[in-house]
Amino acid sequence: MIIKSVNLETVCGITSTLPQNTMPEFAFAGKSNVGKSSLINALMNRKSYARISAQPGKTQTINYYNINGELYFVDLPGYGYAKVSQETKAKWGKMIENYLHTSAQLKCVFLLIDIRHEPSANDRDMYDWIVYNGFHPLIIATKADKINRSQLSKQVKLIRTALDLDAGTTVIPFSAETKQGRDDIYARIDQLLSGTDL
Ligand SMILES: Nc1nc2c(ncn2[C@@H]2O[C@H](COP(=O)(O)OP(=O)(O)OP(=O)(O)O)[C@@H](O)[C@H]2O)c(=O)[nH]1
Ligand SMILES: [Mg+2]
Repeated sequence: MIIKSVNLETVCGITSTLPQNTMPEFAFAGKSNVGKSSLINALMNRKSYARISAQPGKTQTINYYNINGELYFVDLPGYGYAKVSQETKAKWGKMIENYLHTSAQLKCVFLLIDIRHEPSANDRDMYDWIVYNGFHPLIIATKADKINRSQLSKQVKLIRTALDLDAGTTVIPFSAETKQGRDDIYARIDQLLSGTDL
């Protein structure tokens, strides 16, 4: 996949109606601060087009990035951020739920998990919810540059076990710093665009 153009086309808040797009969508879900916006920037070949912050809870909207006039990357709000009220958490949850329910063009959900930590109860809920909605998520183990290469397979195994993944589900270690894993993700997107299941 070659990036020719990127454009933040639609930003949806809690009360917005989601767009009924006609181009394929690829969504990025994961807990707050896991690296969703960083991954999207890396895929778009942009340093900071999608807003990144050291503070969790930066992306509080659903952001649709039009790529090449061919497809969308959809940055979903992060879940599990401790410092927001229960009410706000519930609203974000509803937004994500509504998105998964109503996006007819959604081709794949990438679920991001920090490679250093065991998936949380929230991560497991999110994984189950994606599967329940009929999608086959692709797991991205983020921040791979933060661990030694020797720890990599152990951490991937930990993620596989905690999420109870079947053998057909892929876990791709990724780093926004080194771009490790990016070509693999591009290849999966190309595969899905050509109509092949993962
Ligand atoms: N070392 C390293 N740091 C990363 C990587 N990816 C993200 N980060 C850092 O992690 C922090 C959060 O990254 P974001 O991309 O904003 O995370 P997010 O999931 O979009 O967060 P929310 O919008 O709050 O849900 C930032 O300080 C990033 O620089 C990575 O691959 N390696
Ligand atoms: Mg973000």
